Amino acid sequence: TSQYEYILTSRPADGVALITLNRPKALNALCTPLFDELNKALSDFDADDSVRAMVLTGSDRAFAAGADIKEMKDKEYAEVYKGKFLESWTLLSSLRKPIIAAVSGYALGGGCELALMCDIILASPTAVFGQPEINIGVIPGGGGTQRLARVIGKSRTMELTLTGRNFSAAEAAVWGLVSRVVGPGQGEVITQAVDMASIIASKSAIAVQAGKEAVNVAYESTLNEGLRFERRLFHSLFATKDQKEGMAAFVEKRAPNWTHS
Ligand code: CO8
Repeated sequence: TSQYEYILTSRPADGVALITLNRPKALNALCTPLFDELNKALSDFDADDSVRAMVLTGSDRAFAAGADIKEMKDKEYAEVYKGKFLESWTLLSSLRKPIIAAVSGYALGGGCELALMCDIILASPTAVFGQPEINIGVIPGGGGTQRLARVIGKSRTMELTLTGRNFSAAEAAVWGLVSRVVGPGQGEVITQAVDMASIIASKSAIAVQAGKEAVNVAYESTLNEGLRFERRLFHSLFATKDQKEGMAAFVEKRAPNWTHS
């Protein structure tokens, strides 16, 4: 819609919101105003009861080519530290609702980290991932070293972080970084991401939120703490109408009618 300069938003299916990064001249480099708009759209959709899943995409050529190097290059330490430079990026990882990254083309540096902050990544065969920060004298700053290490392991993360080399959609799939490669291009990956979001949007929103919360705890706790958290959350769902409805519908051999409560 017209309220934004660097992103586009739409509602491609019932319960689904699509956010498209739209700064084509800079390959969707993530300048501060772009991120401010992205955060505004994300928090609005997260708060909107008619949205139950989101899809984030870029262009055919670039999901996002990283943080904006031109904006960063002359900054000084005191300024970035005191001003919490780029700290607003973390909003994405605190959303209640699921968000699927539909990646085509370059997902480099902050672009790769942006995809890693999403809950599910679908990639087109043209997707190119990488953490090239070492090539410009820095290291990843948006979670790349931490999230990659948890997903693809230490040796690969070290190799990628220290050499700065790109990796392909096929490698990302073998390593478990993306859940699927769907092609041939961006159109198909968006279609499949929206279809997946529609399926998620057709479930009980309260159970979906609990499922997302539980999976995320797997990355932040010991196995025992995570198992206990999952069990308690599972127990708590017996206080919801949707648990009664879902199980009654199964027994009555009919489709459930969720009230998301
Ligand atoms: N920042 C600013 N501008 C960019 C960026 C970028 N990251 N990437 C591309 N652009 C611009 C180019 O400058 C160019 O603009 P212009 O036409 O005005 O010169 C335009 O986009 C098109 O780019 P190219 O001409 O370079 O296109 P190519 O097809 O030749 O190359 C590449 C495409 C390979 C993607 C190339 O543009 C490239 O290497 N880009 C930089 C990739 C990179 O190093 N990314 C990492 C940036 S550092 C980072 O992300 C740190 C994140 C920290 C997050 C912290 C959160 C708390």
